[in-house]
Amino acid sequence: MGAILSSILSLFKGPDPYRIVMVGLDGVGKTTILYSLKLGKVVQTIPTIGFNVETVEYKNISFTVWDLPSQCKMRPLWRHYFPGTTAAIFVVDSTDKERLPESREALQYVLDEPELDNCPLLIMANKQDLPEAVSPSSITEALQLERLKRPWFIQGTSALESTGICEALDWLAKAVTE
Ligand code: G3D
Ligand code: MG
Repeated sequence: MGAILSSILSLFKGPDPYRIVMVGLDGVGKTTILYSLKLGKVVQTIPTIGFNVETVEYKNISFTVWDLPSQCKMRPLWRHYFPGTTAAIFVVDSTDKERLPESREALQYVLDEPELDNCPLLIMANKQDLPEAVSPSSITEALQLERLKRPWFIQGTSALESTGICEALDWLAKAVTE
């Protein structure tokens, strides 16, 4: 997918850097997605602040990734990473039906952040390679995405098989450059 991906990412042009945050509950596949992009060295910060932040810089785009904690007391910490964000990616484990309500809650926190007001939201319904995965349309319903007032898009992905990721980033590139 290298060539396709770089042609998609070349859509992100212009004088300003793009800052993309990728968040979601732990174990949904964010780190795997980040590595599957093969954009270069992923830098991990030492988790003294209570959670691990991974970043990768590619041309004028920076991806910042971390697990959304379920405890609200962490919120004042992670919101420091939101200023200047161009777009947000929210990753869901499509096989983990039990934690969909928790995912919905975490997504609501993200949506409530004033720093992310109106920024495009890409939802990756990950782990679609597994037979027990629910469809992106079920996830749309569970997360109540139809109610969103900002540009959004959901894409079924498999970070393990590298499927759906190019399509997802293609939407994102168009959404941020429109
Ligand atoms: P996180 O960064 O969101 O916490 P990780 O999640 O990227 O660490 O992934 C958690 C586990 O899910 C890993 O398995 C990883 O291999 C697996 N995973 C991630 N994406 C997919 C996918 O698309 N399909 C499948 N089948 N598995 C996936 P381990 O066993 O290492 O814990
Ligand atoms: Mg991770």
